[in-house]
Amino acid sequence: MKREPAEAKRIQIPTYEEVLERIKSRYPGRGRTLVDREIARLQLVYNIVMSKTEFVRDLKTLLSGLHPFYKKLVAIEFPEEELERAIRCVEKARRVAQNMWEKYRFLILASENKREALRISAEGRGRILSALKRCRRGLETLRGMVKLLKDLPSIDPTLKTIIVAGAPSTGKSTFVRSVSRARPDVAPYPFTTKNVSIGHFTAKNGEKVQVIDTPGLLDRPIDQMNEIERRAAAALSELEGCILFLVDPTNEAYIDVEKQVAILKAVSTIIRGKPVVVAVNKADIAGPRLVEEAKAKIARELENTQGINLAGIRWLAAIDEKQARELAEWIAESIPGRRKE
Ligand SMILES: Nc1nc2c(ncn2[C@@H]2O[C@H](COP(=O)(O)OP(=O)(O)OP(=O)(O)O)[C@@H](O)[C@H]2O)c(=O)[nH]1
Ligand SMILES: [Mg+2]
Repeated sequence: MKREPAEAKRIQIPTYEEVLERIKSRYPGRGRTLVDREIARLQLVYNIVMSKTEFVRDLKTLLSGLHPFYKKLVAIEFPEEELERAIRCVEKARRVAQNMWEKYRFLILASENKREALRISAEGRGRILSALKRCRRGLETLRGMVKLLKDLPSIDPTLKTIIVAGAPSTGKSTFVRSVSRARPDVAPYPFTTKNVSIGHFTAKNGEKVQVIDTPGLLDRPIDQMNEIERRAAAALSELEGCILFLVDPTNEAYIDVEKQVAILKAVSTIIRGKPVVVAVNKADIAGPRLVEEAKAKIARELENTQGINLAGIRWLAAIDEKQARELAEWIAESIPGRRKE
């Protein structure tokens, strides 16, 4: 079953210090025999460690059921081996807690005098806590990962999807703002968008369409991309839908048209046959000559490129909501319906 990253909201991961605090606040005092008290203390440490690490089961279920897009986004910041190590550490601490509780409870009962009972009890509690202490960093990693998951946009793989991509400052976020109620930041400088985000619109035929805003890409191979570009690459490779690749034809563009098209070529290996619409943006300020020149260059550059399923080359002023919406409608009509997963 597919898991939503928002399910991470239910998962509470404590720090090692929080577990200690909890134990201290509930520590059994006097008022019973020493042996009873020491067993109660050992049991308290065992119970709290077990209850505070119960999250590990839900976390494993959530991670294994995540859509590959989310798995990729998580892996960009938290390498799989690091997460596995952290989870194994917590699982081991649970096993140690179980074993030590059973073993030391018996040893306390069998102790010959008060001093021995005290020593054994302290040793049992120490062994449980030191197993958990070894996971200190792992717990921090898992907390960070759960926070990341909570903040990820909720993408519905069953909806029609337009993935907006391109070089920095080509107008991707402007387009998403124009066609949906989403409000990604737009600014006149490059690399404004750092994360993938999502907007929705309802097409004329009543169908809901999701529009994905992505960070800007540069003309370089995928294995040389930084973390932010890799988030865009994760959307291009793992989400189904149509790619709307925006090109800035103006003389102020962050990189020239040839380099912008080279980006599309560089990602052709990961987009695996998804339909691509290239739109020459900023037509309002570029004027017809630059737009036509850009369209001709794009057609020429892409003519002999393998792996790009070109569905059209258009022009656009993303800043003009009506035009942006028309292009979005046209793309939505041209994308085949998404099957239910
Ligand atoms: N005139 C005009 N300006 C536009 C158009 N589209 C975007 N812009 C401007 O171009 C600049 C960059 O726009 P963004 O939408 O932030 O571009 P982006 O591709 O999301 O940029 P990054 O997130 O940094 O990659 C902003 O100043 C926008 O106002 C357009 O169609 N016409
Ligand atoms: Mg942007």
